[in-house]
Amino acid sequence: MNIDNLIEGILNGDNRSIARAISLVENSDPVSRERIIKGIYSVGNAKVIGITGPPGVGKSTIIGNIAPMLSDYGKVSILAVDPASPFSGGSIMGNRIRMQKSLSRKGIFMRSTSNRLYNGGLSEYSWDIVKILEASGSDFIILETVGSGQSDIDIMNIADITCVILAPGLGDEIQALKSGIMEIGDVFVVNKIDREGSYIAIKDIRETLNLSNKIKTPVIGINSIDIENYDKFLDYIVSWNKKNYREKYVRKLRQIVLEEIYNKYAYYIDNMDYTEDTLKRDPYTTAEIIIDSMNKIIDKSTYK
Ligand SMILES: Nc1nc2c(ncn2[C@@H]2O[C@H](COP(=O)(O)OP(=O)(O)OP(=O)(O)O)[C@@H](O)[C@H]2O)c(=O)[nH]1
Ligand SMILES: [Mg+2]
Repeated sequence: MNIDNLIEGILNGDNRSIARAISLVENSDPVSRERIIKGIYSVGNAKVIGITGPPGVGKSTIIGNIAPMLSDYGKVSILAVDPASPFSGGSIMGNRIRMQKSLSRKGIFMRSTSNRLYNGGLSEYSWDIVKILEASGSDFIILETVGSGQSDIDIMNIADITCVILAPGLGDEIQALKSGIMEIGDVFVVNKIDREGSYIAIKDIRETLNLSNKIKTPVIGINSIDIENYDKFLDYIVSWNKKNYREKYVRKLRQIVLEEIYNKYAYYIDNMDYTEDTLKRDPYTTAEIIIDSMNKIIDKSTYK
């Protein structure tokens, strides 16, 4: 398929074009990726909602419930980032196919992407995928990631609102407190309040937030089987304002530029003329010489 047609398809909200474009981006085809993003880019209006938390707390179930509710307010798309683990893949796929069918009847686009290539977090090209979904007319883009070190930081760089999902028991709360997940949540959701221990979990989280002066961060208990207390959670998401536009732009710019520099200079370094003299010199000094010459190229007055 021709890229111009693909761009037109995305802008018209055609699901096949969107899916095709996402595949191109995921398969790290840099030329197509660049052309697609340049062709569709505008500062969109989608609100990006990150749903993160330990495995099995109910993230997918929550998304399956909240996505149709959000579609009363605008067009919804979902991007689920698969855990790299090959185990339990079968049952996850089964659930996902069922969910996908019921959501697509409501006009909700859903897509899974793999984080296999990227260290535990969001796929390296999640930003690009989000832009494609945004350009296709999405008002809400929901991202599901399994909370783990790197992805916590990544999700902050892409999402406008980060919802940390926890559940009673299983020691999830304690683990979360340790893993720094508390830092990234704009809202905390304790799912499975039908289970024992949920009020203790909510209390523990509130106390920890108080300790780190995040007193105003809401902690909402919900039950996703009987859809209890979703109105508060939904209200919160709908009324939340976009934020960090500059930071997100800078992060993406940094990724693009550093990738380019890396590719270019890795080749250059591998293929330099190495004389006997160079090889006798310590590599720190040689690196300084190379970096010095790079610094001459990076002159602030030449870009804006
Ligand atoms: N009792 C109870 N069970 C729930 C609730 N929400 C989800 N579950 C169950 O918890 C299990 C895990 O739910 P998922 O939605 O797959 O959890 P997840 O966080 O997406 O899991 P991963 O994507 O594998 O990390 C499923 O069996 C759900 O039916 C709830 O509110 N109460
Ligand atoms: Mg899930």
